[in-house]
Order: sequence, then structure tokens, then C-alpha cells
Amino acid sequence: MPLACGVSDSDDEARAAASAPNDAGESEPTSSKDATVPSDAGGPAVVDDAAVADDAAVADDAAADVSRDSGASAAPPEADTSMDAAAGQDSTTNAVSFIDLRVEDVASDRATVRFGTSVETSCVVEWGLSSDALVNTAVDPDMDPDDPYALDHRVPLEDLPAASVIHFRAVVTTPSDDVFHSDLRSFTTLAAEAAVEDDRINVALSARGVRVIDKSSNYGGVADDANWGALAAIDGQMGTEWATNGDGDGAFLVLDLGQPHLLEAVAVRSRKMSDGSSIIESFELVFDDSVTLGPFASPDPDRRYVFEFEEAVEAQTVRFNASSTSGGNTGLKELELLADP
Ligand SMILES: [Ca+2]
Repeated sequence: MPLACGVSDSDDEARAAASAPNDAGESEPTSSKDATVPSDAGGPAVVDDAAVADDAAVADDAAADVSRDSGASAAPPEADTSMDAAAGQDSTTNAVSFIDLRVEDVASDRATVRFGTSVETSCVVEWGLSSDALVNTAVDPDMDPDDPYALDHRVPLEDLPAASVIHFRAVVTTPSDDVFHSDLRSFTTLAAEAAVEDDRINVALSARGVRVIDKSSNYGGVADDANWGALAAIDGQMGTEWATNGDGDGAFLVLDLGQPHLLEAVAVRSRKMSDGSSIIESFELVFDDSVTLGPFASPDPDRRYVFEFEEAVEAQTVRFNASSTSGGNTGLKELELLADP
């Protein structure tokens, strides 16, 4: 597909250019930013300031960003345009500039990358623990697969390691399939808060053979194992989401755990969209079509709620019903059912 082609072509160039100066210890714009931003990153604001200041210094236009993307910081912008053209992309008149690329809401395990583009694009953010191994890909939850192009982009990164330097860049695609990369950036996640010990296991994980036997819908009618499909609610990752096709309060999901379990608690985190819709604010659970518990209030989609049952419930099938929502493409980042091992 066009995105993959474009990405891989300039990947090698960007990585080679980005890693060489690091190894040599030279002070080159991309590597010095990469090295200095995390060191004084006491919090999101510092990262933003540093990033914005750096942008301003090199002129916040398409040439600067695309230039740094290809790593040819000493080369004139024309060289980058021709580089894209050489990769089979006619981007001479379609150069995309990245506007105010920044990191917000940095926590111990997550952060949000935000930026604008000068023309409408679809986007992903590639991230990793090393600038030459951006092995993870995060998407914008607002992105409509049928019309994914927008000027403003908000990409949550989830499941990040605590107290770690996260390297990332934005990759955008225009409607004509031209691919552009932002410069490499980095930030440092916060130290982990003292975790409450919980040696129970999540028996709702798809990796344990748990099946989705019914659901209200998947966004766009996709398969359960596709992006936005129901299995994304039980894959153990906050970075993936099950989204319904506008089911609002009618969202539901039914799991077959494979065998009866004595369930002690449920953990839930809703999805959310930037317009405030799609949040499951409360829900109930129905066990083996007989016992109903809830509603449980889960109003903050940035939080993983854990609800302890007054008495453990033995069940093999569990139905999750949204009770109240903010409407729209409601869904879940993750649904966990906790039991003793
Ligand atoms: Ca998930």
C-alpha cells in the first residue's frame, strides 16, 4: 500500500541520517534536539517549549520539517522535494508542513502527540525506545477510515514504559498518497506511581482463548480482529480500541471465557474522541444470562477503573452493556475480568 512504500523509502534515510551524528557525537539539529529535549524535560510544558522554540529557530515551514525528516539538514529544501519525487511521489506542489508538533499529558504510561498539518492528511505516530527502532505505531482515534484526512491530529500513545525516553515522529499521508515524516522528537515518561499489588489474573484476555460471541457492532462493520474490532477490547493493550458503529448507549459486548471462572472484579477503560463523544460513562455486567451487576460509573476515559464485586461471581459468559454514554462511536480500550489464578 502507498503508506508502507513511502514510509519504508525514507525510513532508511531518516534513520541513517539520525543515527550517524549521534554515534559521532556531533551537534546536528536533529540529533541535538533529540538528545537535549529529554534532559530538561521536567514535564510536558518543557518539552513543548523546547520543541516550539526549536521550530521557530529553523522557521516553521514545510522546508524545515521535511528537511529534517530526510536528515539532510545542510541540504536546501529542494533536495528533499526531489528526494520524495525520487521515491515515486509527485510532492513538489504538495509539501506538507507540520505545525506545532508537541507532546501533551505526559504520564508514566501514556502521552498524547498533537500537531497540525498545512493540508488535510491522515496520520500515524511511530514510536520506540530508540530513534532507529520506531517499532510501534499509534493512530488518531478520531480518524474515520472512510475519510481519514484532517488538519488537526491527536494521537495518544499508550502502554509506554515509565521513566523512559520515548522517540517518535509523525507520518502523514495526503489524499494523493504522498507521505511526509516529521522530524524525530523525544520525551521522557514520568516515574511510575506506586502500584497496588494485584496478583489476580485477567481471564478476559483474547490470548487466553476468550471469544467474542456477540457485540452491538464494530466500527465500519470491520472484523473483530481488525482495527476498531471487538477483540481490541480484550487484547491487553490500552493502545487499541473497540469502537462501535455509532451505537451510543446501545453498545454491548458478550464474551465466552472458555470455562467458568470465579470472578472477583472488573476493570474497564472507555475509549474517547476529541469531540467528547464515544465515552462509556457507566455500564453493567450480566453473567451467564442470569446475574446482573452495576451500573458501574466510569466517567473518565483516561482512567482504568477497577470495581470489586461484593461477592465473587462464577460465570463463563459475560455480557458488557453500556448504560450511559456520551453517544457516538462508543467503545472500550480494555475490559478485564479479574480472578484468582
Ligand atoms: Ca485494547
